[in-house]
Amino acid sequence: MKKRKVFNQISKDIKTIKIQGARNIAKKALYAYSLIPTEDSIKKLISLRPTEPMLVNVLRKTKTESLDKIFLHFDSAQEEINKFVYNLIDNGDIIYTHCHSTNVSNALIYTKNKGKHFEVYNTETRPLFQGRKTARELKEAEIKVTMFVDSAMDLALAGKGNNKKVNKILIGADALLKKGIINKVGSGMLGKLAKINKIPLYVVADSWKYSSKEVKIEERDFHEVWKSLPKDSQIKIRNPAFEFLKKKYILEIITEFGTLSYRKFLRIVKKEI
Ligand code: RUB
Repeated sequence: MKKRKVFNQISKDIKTIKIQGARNIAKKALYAYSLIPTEDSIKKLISLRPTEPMLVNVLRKTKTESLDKIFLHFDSAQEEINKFVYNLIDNGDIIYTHCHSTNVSNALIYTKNKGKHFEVYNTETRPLFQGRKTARELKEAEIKVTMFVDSAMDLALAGKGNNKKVNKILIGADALLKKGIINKVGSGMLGKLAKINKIPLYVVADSWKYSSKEVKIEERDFHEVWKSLPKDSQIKIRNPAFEFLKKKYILEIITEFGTLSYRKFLRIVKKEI
């Protein structure tokens, strides 16, 4: 296939969330850039998903670092994260996660493959159902998974009904900011419910998701929520893709720098990025 055609296909897949999650978006965008390495490519790729500092950081780094070196970072950071998550998880844990995060899934699969036994509860994540991807991936790795509808979040966390009580929450992040993080919509509510239910919440993320600037929350097309909404219905639909979670709800953040309080993480990341 011609380079331009591949570039355009990757752009389309990022825009339509066929390629999803901060890490996958940044990695694929870097590959697209390697095919057509111009300033215009950078502008176009950055415009595809507005809530993705990793995408911006990776493309910005092409100005000072080799593509090979940047590509290597994705796996080297993940390997470090895996080890820290392994140390965090105990046999018998009920871990809760939301949406689909490669940083989280890879670390859980690593932990399982290293011999720890735990269960995962997750949420389906409407309207695009990224929770199904998480459930499938974890199940393939022989991790026991129970998936809940989004509105059952509290019920699932608190061990109501036939459920066990969750004892650790692990979520990914799109943006790591001074005052907290941005992750899939529902993460704000999850933080508050974690506090009420006294469950520790950990963010698992590559440090390259850090941004010192403000990050816009992406609002997606209403058709994702209601495909055949009648034209004259006059119903307004809001479809924010992400949500801010204040740092006070995060017990610790796990990055390639270690398992740290959010404050300590910020001190390190400001020097590194
Ligand atoms: C995905 C999402 C993920 C983060 C982190 O949202 O919110 O939790 O991107 O993912 P979307 P990763 O599906 O809208 O892209 O760990 O893969 O970087």
